[in-house]
This record gives sequence, C-alpha cells and structure tokens, in this order.
Amino acid sequence: QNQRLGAAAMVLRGFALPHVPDLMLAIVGIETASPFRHMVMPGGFTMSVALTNCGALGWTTDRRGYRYTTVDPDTGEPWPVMPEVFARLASGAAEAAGFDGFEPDACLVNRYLPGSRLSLHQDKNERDYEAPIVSVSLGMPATFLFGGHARTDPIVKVPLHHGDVVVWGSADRLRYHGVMPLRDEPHTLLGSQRINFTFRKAG
Ligand code: MD5
Ligand code: FE
Repeated sequence: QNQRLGAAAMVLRGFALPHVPDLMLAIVGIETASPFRHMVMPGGFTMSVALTNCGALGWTTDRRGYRYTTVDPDTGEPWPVMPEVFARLASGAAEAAGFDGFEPDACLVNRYLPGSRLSLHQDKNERDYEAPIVSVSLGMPATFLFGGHARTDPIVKVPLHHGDVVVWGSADRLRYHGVMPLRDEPHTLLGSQRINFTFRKAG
C-alpha cells in the first residue's frame, strides 16, 4: 500500500524491512564514533530530537546557525563513513520512486524518545533541490506532518511505521514538514524510540 503524498513524494511501506538487522548494526557503529547529541538552534532552543550523521557531510546547528560540515564538531573527527547498506537502500528507494542515480553524500540520523518532536520547517541547507531526500523510519510509529510551500498552507497527517521509507522529490522538496510529539508505544525491536535516517545530496 504505497502512497503518493504529492507530485513527487511517495511513501514506500515497509521498503526498509529486509535491511533492518544491517541498519541496526550500522547505527551502533555510527553512534560509537559520533554519539547522538541534542543540538542548539540559532534562537537558543535545544532540540528535543537527538542527532548524529554519517557520510562525507553532516548537518549541524548551533547558536551561529545551520550548516553542513565534514568534521563532527563534538569529536573533531570526520563523520563516520556511510555504510554500504545505507547507500544501497537510499538509491534503491529513490529508484523505486522514480529518481535514478541518487548518490547521497550526507545521512542525518535522528533519534526520537517519547515526547520528542520536530516543529514545522523546510530543509534548505542543501545545494541541489532537484535531488530527492530519502527518509527511513525505524522503531516507534510517528505522525508526520506534511504541509505546503507556505507555513500557513493546510497540513496532512501521515502515519509512519517501522520500515517505511519516504522519498521527497523535486516539486515537494521544499514543503514545510514536521513530526508530532512521539507517543510512548514501545517497539518490539527498538523499545521506546524512533530512529529516522535522512539521506541527502548536500554538497
Ligand atoms: C523525520 N526529518 O522524520 C524527518 C524526515 C529533518 C526531518 O524533517 O529535517 O531531519 S525527513 C522529511 C522531509 C525532508 C524533506 C522534505 C520533506 C520532508 N517534505 O517536503 O515534506 O525525522
Ligand atoms: Fe526536515
């Protein structure tokens, strides 16, 4: 029951399920090198979602603003290399949604605990808005908020479950979106958390 969200946005239900064991192992490797942390927004607010990155570029925010960096500011080391299983899943999902040749150079990994939320925003720090963004959900379900190109446009609520993959293409790349506060409905494999990988072509 794949679902079209917009002209170029597709939910691929359960697309990541065959890769879950490999993905879980890969997360352990990533968080060992670059632990999850709560970053501070330019306005001074600390994010309720904890994040880390892998790949050549990683997204960060602090009081000075948002940007992509090659080095983890907390460790002073390059972000962990993007595992093979990540890259294959991302390009496979992009292709299934009609985007050939997607080669992400950045993967932002978000960890939500009960109560964590992501307020309505646009992703505008990437250089090329034609490239899609691929997002993989693991663990507890979340309600994704899918808006329009203006902050005040109507918002559609989309439930996302363990293993779901969403591909956001060109025409839908700059839509406002967010995630409702996570409810505590423990997942059999991941417990009381939701992990989301977001693959991007940032550079
Ligand atoms: C999440 N993360 O579930 C989401 C998945 C983020 C973020 O929003 O910035 O880390 S990515 C959803 C996304 C990306 C680009 C465009 C659109 C949605 N969209 O047009 O709705 O943690
Ligand atoms: Fe986003």
